[in-house]
Amino acid sequence: MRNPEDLKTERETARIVSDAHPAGWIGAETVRFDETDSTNLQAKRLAEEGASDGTLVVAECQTAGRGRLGRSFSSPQGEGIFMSVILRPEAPADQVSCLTLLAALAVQQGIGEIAGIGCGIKWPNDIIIHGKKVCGILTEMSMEERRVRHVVIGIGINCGNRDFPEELKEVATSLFLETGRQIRKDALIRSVWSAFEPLYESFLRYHDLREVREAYNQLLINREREVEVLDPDGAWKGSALGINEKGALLVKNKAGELIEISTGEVSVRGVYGYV
Ligand code: BT5
Repeated sequence: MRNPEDLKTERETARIVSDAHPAGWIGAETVRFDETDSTNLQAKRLAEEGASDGTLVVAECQTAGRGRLGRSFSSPQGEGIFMSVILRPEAPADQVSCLTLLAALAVQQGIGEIAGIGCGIKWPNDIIIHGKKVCGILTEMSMEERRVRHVVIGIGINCGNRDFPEELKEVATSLFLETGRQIRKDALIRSVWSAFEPLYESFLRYHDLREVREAYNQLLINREREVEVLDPDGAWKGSALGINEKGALLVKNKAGELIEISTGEVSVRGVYGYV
């Protein structure tokens, strides 16, 4: 009989490089883990080792799933899609945050296609169904001098979860809870990246969101609603108008001035309820 510790090590290191991903160039090389710390961390390690543009890392669960600003992302075994892609865009570093918004659009399209349910987007990186978060996105960038070396976009989608830990019950939902059906995770993975590829090509052409801005704004649940901007220098309230071509959220403050909120700097919270 094998020692459980050996099994654990095997699970942690089991990397199967597969080409069973017929969609487009993203995921043509896919690295799968049963369990890993974080697919973003794995993708960053692989990127440093020279993994090619479009390499996808997928895990069945994460022991250290990461959110933004040091927060964590709950990633229980078998219940979700936890994946990260390595990209090497020729683009200015200050425009890379646009990729989070493009990934949000791609997830929304994929969920629509495979689960048959509509979602909204909470700027910049949450996918929302009925006021609760079904997916989060974390984009991380590595730079050399002033050049982008690589970007890792991590996506976590709650699929089969029947419930959530106490602290997430009020804010999280899953595709199963929303549709009553178990979805095919591989089909959703393919659908998300098929939707992402043309969006990414548009980004590489223009380095901004001109071709998708309107579509994103249509899905923006904060639009025309009061939001609280959680600026480290002091929170303030205003009315969210939508994003601009750079992906910043335009918020009108009480004095009627239009303020651009860039991703990464601050968070935005709906004043009424979670979103
Ligand atoms: C995010 O951060 O939502 C980004 C999540 C990215 C996760 C993916 S999974 C694959 C890849 N590998 C990683 O390690 N990460 C990426 P943020 O906006 O900071 O939201 C974090 C907050 O969402 C937490 O503080 C919780 O309130 C909530 N949360 C945590 N786990 C959740 C879940 N499974 N579903 C919904 N909400 C969750």
